[in-house]
Amino acid sequence: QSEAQAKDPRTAFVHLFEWNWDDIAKECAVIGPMGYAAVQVSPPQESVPGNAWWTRYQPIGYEIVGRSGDRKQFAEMVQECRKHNVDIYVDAVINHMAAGPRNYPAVPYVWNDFHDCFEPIDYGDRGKIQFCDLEGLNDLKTESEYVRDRIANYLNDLVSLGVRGFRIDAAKHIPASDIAAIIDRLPKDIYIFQEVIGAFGEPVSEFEYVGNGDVTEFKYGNVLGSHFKGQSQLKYLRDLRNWQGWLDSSDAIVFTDNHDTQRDRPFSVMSFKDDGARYFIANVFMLAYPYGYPKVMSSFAFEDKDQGRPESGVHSGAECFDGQWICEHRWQGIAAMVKFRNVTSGAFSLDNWWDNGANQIAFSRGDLGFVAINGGSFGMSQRLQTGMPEGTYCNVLSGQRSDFSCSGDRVVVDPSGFADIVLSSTNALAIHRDSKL
Ligand code: AAO
Repeated sequence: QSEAQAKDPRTAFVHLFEWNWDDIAKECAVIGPMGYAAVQVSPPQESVPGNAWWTRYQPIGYEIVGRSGDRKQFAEMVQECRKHNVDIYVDAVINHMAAGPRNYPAVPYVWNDFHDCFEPIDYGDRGKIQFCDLEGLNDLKTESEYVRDRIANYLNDLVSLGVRGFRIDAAKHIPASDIAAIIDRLPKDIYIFQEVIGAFGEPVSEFEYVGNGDVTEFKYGNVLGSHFKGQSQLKYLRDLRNWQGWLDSSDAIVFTDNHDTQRDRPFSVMSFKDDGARYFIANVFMLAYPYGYPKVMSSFAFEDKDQGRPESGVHSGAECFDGQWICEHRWQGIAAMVKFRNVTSGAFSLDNWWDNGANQIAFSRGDLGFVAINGGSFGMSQRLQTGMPEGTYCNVLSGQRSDFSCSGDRVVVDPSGFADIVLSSTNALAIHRDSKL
């Protein structure tokens, strides 16, 4: 950790799904001060035409041009975000090219650069997962030096524009050793996380990929959703970070929902489409609890799962509140919890856990922050050990601290660390070192 990082830790990032480069450039002036570390941007390479959001997962070449903007706009965005201390992570679609004829003159790739398995993927068979076409998308021979070089050239081109990290799309469909060979061709300080949907009974496991970088922990969104929707009690989340079969905290990318799961919602995943207060307290938990590197999902509204983004883009921020773009990352409480996570990052511990035996929970993060979540249907009123130094704090989920005033509720911590915590149903409270009045 550099000295600058120690002073200004950044421990959560946001996926600005389908945003324009120009709009992200402006948004960085907003989310930088909020404390977001980075933005995951949609795939920037040229892809098949069409309005569905997913056309961008069908590359036809590696030029930087498409719905979100061109190369110049992309480069300007990266530089602008860097000014605000926000990194750009590119969603790298490198497992495959578009469906259709196996000929991509822009790269170029020809027939022989692809595997020859056209049958639908049998997820019980490693060879088929990694060598057949995913959803009919032409599967690149990532074992070939030529293909590895083309992919690495694309990624290094993005690095030359200032990109600091990559999400490796469909990583489960690429042998981990092929990803390693590609990453080997990149500078060593580039951040990598891999999209691997670990699933019980499948031969390819998320654990195979940790040597390359971080990996998505897909169980997280299901488990959070089921608990916050009331299918299980919140008290059971206490030891989540030590659960067997889960990635280590330092390897895991976590999220309530992502752009796929908010559409094809497996099991219990929650999204902005659920009761807003419940989705919100699930995000509070994710950002308060010391497990993984959290990614906040920022969505656009949709009825049909293939539906493309609203034409408008987010030019002024006003679009965030017009019902078309959801901008979860700007919700006051979510932004406040990103700050909470940064402030408490020095104490990667979980202390003073309390629960009422059901859906009311509270815990502290060393003496740097304290959170209480009431997921039950009754009000909560408890005198609890906060672990915090004596003082009066501003509850950052009900208001903001500016200088020495607080626009929300105050929490008074006594000399022994106790405070009266009062919360209505489906609500949360958070205080931290920097919210002290
Ligand atoms: C589009 C059309 C297709 C057409 C294709 C080609 O929709 O009908 O065939 O074009 O013309 C996105 C869209 C696709 C779109 C594609 C290309 O989602 O609909 O296809 O762009 O335009 C698997 C992969 C995973 C992948 C996911 C979608 O393992 O990597 O499928 N995600 C990424 C991106 C995604 C993108 C692509 C990859 C392609 O995030 O946006 O596709 O670049 C099980 C398996 C998983 C499997 C899922 C879904 O998961 O384990 O590996 O993901 O099924 O097939 C529980 C279970 C878990 C299960 C999960 C989901 O959690 O435990 O096992 O539920 O059901």
